[in-house]
Amino acid sequence: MRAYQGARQQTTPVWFMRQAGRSLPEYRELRVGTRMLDACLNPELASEITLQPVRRHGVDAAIFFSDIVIPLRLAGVDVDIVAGKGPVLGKPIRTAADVAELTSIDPASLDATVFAPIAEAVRRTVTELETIGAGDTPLIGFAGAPFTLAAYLVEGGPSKDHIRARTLMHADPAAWAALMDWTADVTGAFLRAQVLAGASAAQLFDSWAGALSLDDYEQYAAPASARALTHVRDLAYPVAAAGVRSVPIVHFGVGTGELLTAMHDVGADVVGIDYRIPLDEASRRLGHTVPVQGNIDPAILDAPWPVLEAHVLDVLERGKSAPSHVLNLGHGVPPETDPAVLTRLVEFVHGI
Ligand code: 1CP
Repeated sequence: MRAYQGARQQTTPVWFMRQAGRSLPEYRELRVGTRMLDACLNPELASEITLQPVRRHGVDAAIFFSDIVIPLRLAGVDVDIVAGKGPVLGKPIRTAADVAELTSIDPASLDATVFAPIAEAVRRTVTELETIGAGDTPLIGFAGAPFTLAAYLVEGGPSKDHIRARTLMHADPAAWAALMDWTADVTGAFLRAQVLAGASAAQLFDSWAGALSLDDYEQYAAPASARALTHVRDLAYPVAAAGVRSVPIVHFGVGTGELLTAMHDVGADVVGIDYRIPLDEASRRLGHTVPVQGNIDPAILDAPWPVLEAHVLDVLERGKSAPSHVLNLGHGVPPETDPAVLTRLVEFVHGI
């Protein structure tokens, strides 16, 4: 949390996006017979899966096990996660009429009762972190940014170029804006529920924002991301020595080298950097004033150890050009990754 607040730490903290998931045999075992979204809505299971990588790797943060489409499902949207594919919608949102039907669901209906399984899972996790002797390991909550969620809503599932979503924003800007505002309030409520229940930081994933030009990002995506973040901006968490601090907000997307400043400007404290741009160059683009998170190339996790070690040292060196640095991957842990490599990596970084 101190690194997120801009204070450089003697040892660089490290966690991994998608650290909870298919790379862990204990995850695959727990998930047998339970659908992904059902696992997310089972507090005991979600909490246990969140803790698995903390126990195994000794990472410096837990990330809440859930999915970006959970608030859509809780709002009543027909969405499921298909194994090996990702989120799939029963009925894609393609027209102004589709948008009107979707946005007739009042985001305010997502109240504490609806979010009860999420809040319960977060509370269990925070309590359990203390029980396993990792009480100073923070839990990071997360949500999908409106553009990335809208990309799934409009496409109806995973897509390479998100062309239907990008068409809609230009073809019917009013319908697009209504869709984005609604999505911002739904995903913002999900993030708020996690922080209220005890998450210490919040990461907004705009995974697919890199599909947008800077102009389109600023006009058609950034305002809704800023709106989503207003749902947690007023929240603070207690700090033993210093009273309270506002909850740090991390903002990450893939292929977003051209968007970094705009992504910071929506109200982020920390910018997550993918592996396509070196951290020192990312930090330069951010005026050397913004804490950064990233950006080990996930492909190198499976290379011989000396290659990975040299890469990690290079990332750490480049990270010094930012005020502070939280080491992470440039995107999620690939499912085939040998978990022993991640454990060794954490030990290596902690030993520096
Ligand atoms: O079968 C399985 O085990 C399901 C695979 C899986 C998992 C483990 C999915 C389906 N989601 C998750 C969990 C998840 N999703 C986490 C857990 C916490 C952790 O990091 O350990 C997080 C943070 C997410 C967020 C998420 N879901 C994002 C943003 C992060 C990113 O990777 O860019 C996105 C884009 C999704 C959608 C999604 N859900 C699942 C998949 C396979 C996808 C991506 C599909 C696509 O390529 O479009």
